[in-house]
Amino acid sequence: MKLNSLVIGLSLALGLVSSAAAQTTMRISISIAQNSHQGVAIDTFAKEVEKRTAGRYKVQPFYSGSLGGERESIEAVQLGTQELTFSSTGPVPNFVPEARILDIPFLFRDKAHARAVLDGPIGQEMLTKFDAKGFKALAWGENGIRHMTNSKRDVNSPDDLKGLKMRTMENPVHVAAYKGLGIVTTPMAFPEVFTALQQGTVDGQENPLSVIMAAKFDQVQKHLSLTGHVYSPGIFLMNKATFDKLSAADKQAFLEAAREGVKANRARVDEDDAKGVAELRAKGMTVIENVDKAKFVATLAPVNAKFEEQFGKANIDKIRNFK
Ligand code: EAX
Repeated sequence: MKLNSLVIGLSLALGLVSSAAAQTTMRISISIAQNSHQGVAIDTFAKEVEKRTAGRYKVQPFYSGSLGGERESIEAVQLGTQELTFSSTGPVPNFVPEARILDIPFLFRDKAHARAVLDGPIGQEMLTKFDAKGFKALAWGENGIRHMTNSKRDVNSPDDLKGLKMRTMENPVHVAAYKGLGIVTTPMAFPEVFTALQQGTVDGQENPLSVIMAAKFDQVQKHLSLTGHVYSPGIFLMNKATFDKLSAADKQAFLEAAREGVKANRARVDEDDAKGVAELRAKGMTVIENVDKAKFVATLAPVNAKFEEQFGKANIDKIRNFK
């Protein structure tokens, strides 16, 4: 009896030791706070990976740019010094130029259109373009529809943007377009933005309501305009060599976990979009809801002509007309 329980105890202990030894921990990062649509994405992913691999893989989330901004994190994932990141497509074109086309202003009618394109053949094919650059792109997620904020004035039309100094993402498509709107562009990594706004290094910035709320930009920005000038995709990126080493079943588990993360991520964006205006008004921002979008589109016509030349009008139309 005593011997039996000793043997059981011993084998349990050994079992624990061997399963602990077989456990691999990976890191995933975001540049914004945990309490956000991106925090929900990576927390859900971490939970699902652990569940779907019976605890053999653990994913440790890092928030608020504690492992660096988005460009640095993507670089680290490419090098393999960090296994995973969830990022906006901000710095992505610097790594995978094919993805630039997704950052064109007023490309998507709304979130439903963007989600359908990303989940459909165009988006899925684009995910494969990351392979050659050292990434396994697990899934498209969502950052959201971007709106402009600033500390100077209400923005109703592009005329109000002339000479405004705005932080932009380190994204060549955005920079070209915003220059076309008359904005003085200052590309900057996200972790520096709050201080830059606070100190007046820049007058404004643009981000989805989800990010504006998570980053508490209402504390340093008075004017919000629902410009909806561009859709901002998110993406789950993993180091390719790390992914390739997984068993076939574990690869599936990671892919499914990412898809669960995206579901939670998009649901949170919808929630944020539904309550964002009221919440930001309550925090003291003035919100211009009826922006002259036709004027924005018209002002961007010359820049758009350049994009059509660069990326192919047929390719852009394929996305615009996707049903
Ligand atoms: O990914 O850099 C940005 O403005 C991004 O939208 C933000 O970090 C969320």
